[in-house]
Amino acid sequence: MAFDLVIRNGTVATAADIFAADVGIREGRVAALGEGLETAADGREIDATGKLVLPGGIDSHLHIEQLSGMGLMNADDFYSGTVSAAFGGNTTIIPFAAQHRGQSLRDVVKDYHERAAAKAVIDYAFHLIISDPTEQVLGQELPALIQDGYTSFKVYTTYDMLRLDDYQMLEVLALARREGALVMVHAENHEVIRWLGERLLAGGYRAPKYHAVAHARLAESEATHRVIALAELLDVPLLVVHVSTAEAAAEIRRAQDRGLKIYGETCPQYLFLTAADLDRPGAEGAMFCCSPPPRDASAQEAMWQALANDTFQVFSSDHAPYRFDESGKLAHGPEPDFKHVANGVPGVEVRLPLLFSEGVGKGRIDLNRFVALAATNAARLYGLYPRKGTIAVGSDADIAIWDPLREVEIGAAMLHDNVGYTPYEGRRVTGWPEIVLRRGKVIVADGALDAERGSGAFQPCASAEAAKPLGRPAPELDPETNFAAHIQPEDSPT
Ligand code: DUC
Ligand code: ZN
Ligand code: ZN
Repeated sequence: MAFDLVIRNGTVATAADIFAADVGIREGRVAALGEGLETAADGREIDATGKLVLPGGIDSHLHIEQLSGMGLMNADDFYSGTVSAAFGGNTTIIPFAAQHRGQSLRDVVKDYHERAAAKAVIDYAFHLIISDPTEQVLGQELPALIQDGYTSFKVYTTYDMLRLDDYQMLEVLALARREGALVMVHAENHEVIRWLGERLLAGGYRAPKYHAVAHARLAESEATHRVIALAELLDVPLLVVHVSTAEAAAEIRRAQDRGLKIYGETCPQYLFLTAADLDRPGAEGAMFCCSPPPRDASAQEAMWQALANDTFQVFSSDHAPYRFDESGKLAHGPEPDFKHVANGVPGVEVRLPLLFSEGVGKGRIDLNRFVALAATNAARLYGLYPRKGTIAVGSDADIAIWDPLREVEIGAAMLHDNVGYTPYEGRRVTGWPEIVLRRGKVIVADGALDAERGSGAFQPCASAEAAKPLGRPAPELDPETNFAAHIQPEDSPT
């Protein structure tokens, strides 16, 4: 049977291999990889000579059309957010369906589906955010949702309106273990941040730069250590998201070296920004306020190392878009104190070009590692692999064709989000995704979009291998002590 489209003469890279091959596409999937593939039915070909043919990116941590705890709506909806993602070489996103306290999770998921189905131009799955783990949520809604393809959820140790205490965290972890879901944790010590924040404000230290002081490095490493301990107690895998410090990365590495299934994630803001960016004139520093905050050059270096040595498996944008005006960053006036600045930075469109240019281009990671961080690892961790996240016969033809030599100066005016600024303004990168195919259809080429609103499709996630407990000697909780079997009886307080 003839192909619908052939990508010819490119260099294909996956997380494991790099090879010269044509890619034959039929009915939205990769149908063949090989030399000299036959011509497509109507002669449709893309000449990829000199180009890299890579899996479409999967941005697995971003906030789209989400209402913040402060009641602010993200600047990007599922149209602008996915268009921006597509221009950045992505073909799938995994944003959050975020529960606010008191809400039924089912209703939350339905609501996000309605918004995404009408607008998304690339494919999407959802993580859940659990802020209210009631009996109803833990006993009924979550197990049913996990069965329906929502197999990962984020929980917070901080933020007044989101945080869980350790007891609730254990309840969620125990459920994840029972049902085969993966828990993602935002790990910062709430009381440390609150205490420091109150003292700073009382002393008159209000400017955005004090956000980075209040969100102390120790607050992150302490909470990281603690959530790892909770996961160990129950022998359940855990992913620590948006890691920003060397100390937190070391906690994760230590746990991995001890054989625990702990995963890590970092984001562009921790590679390319520092706390000094929060010290821009006037309120401008607010553009860079996110949690955890960017740190310093040595922390950036530690993040690069953790990406290269597989301490971190995920590199996401944590795109959390707010405009620099009264709808977003300045909702509390033109000179807000740091406690009243919406947390988050945009980055969905530049995540991959930044990683490619500074990572592959500068020799910090190789091309296979880039592909793993761009797409494959997220697909594996969250149960989308091998339908998504690779170029293989039978996989969806989600492909980004990169010009590895194209030089681009990043600027807000060239991006497709609805934010109006970029923290990376003026930064020059080498390498850019020029053509993007979603399930075999060219949706970005020659700087133009060709995708209908709502043409992106929901992708239910399987329960991933990553979510499986290690299977320590007795994987079930010991009914006598109620502790995981690997916790020795003498460790038990009873
Ligand atoms: N921190 C978060 O935890 N989520 C969104 C943005 C941010 O800065
Ligand atoms: Zn977070
Ligand atoms: Zn986030």
